[in-house]
Amino acid sequence: RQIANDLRQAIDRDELTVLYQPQHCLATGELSGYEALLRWHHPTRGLVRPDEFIVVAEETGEIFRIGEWVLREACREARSWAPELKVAVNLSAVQLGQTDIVEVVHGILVDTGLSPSRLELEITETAIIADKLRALHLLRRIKGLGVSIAIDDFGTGYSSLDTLHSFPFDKIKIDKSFLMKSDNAQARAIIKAVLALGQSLQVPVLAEGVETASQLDLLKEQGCDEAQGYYFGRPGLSPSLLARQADRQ
Ligand code: G
Ligand code: G
Ligand code: G
Ligand code: MN
Ligand code: NA
Repeated sequence: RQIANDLRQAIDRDELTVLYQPQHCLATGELSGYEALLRWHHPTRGLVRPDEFIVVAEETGEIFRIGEWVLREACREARSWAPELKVAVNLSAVQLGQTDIVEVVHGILVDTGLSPSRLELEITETAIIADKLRALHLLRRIKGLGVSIAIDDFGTGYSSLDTLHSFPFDKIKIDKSFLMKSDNAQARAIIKAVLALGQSLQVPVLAEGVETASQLDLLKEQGCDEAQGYYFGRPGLSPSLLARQADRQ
């Protein structure tokens, strides 16, 4: 298919960009880091969203090269931010199946000089259920590098609650679909339940898709640790890139 061919040349043609969306600590209100979000500027189709092309990249195997590119780019960029800021990078299920993923992550940390404690990898529930034992082994090795792991899109996949306690997660990210329905009492009950679950397992919870002050109030009241969403900021160019551009002017 054309899109698969085009994707193969996207890196070399400089069509991929990484945007960064702020994540805030709710207790202090301070910026804690950014999530790296990939964008593809296709020469004729315009902006293609990752929802459309990640699946294609997974089918063709291009995800390995793209995933490495994003990780390297994000680590390199984060190296020039304030040292307390972390960067969160999405790993696809297929990448997790790459045999040398631990070596890839380690190599990129060494090359870019980013402290492992500043990198967080986001993995979906679906990515780990395919082969639980293998996933558990991999996650332990990744954590052995000093990198942290967040479970992404929590509440939408096929995991069981058992996964939560048997895997060494450092963060739970509540999927934005729950926040988007937060005027609905059932969606609110789910948000509260996930926050309570995080508290009892002692795993910090980040809420995604926070758009309004009233959503933020609900989260604070329920003891949510971190939040991310348009209320705080949309995905944008790296803060250090913006600073470099300003310097040049
Ligand atoms: O930024 P946006 O809302 O368009 O992202 C849509 C989806 O694409 C999200 O589920 C997000 O996790 C995924 N995504 C964004 N960037 C990357 C990436 O670099 N790698 C992978 N595997 N998924 C990504
Ligand atoms: O060799 P070096 O000093 O760069 O290693 C730093 C840390 O990363 C060490 O704790 C080492 O165990 C770990 N490490 C180095 N290379 C690899 C690797 O290829 N795979 C894994 N899983 N860990 C590695
Ligand atoms: O990796 P993950 O599936 O969590 O991807 C996050 C996605 O959510 C990104 O595509 C990002 O653009 C999108 N997003 C981030 N904040 C908001 C928000 O406040 N509202 C909505 N609708 N989408 C958001
Ligand atoms: Mn994510
Ligand atoms: Na999500």
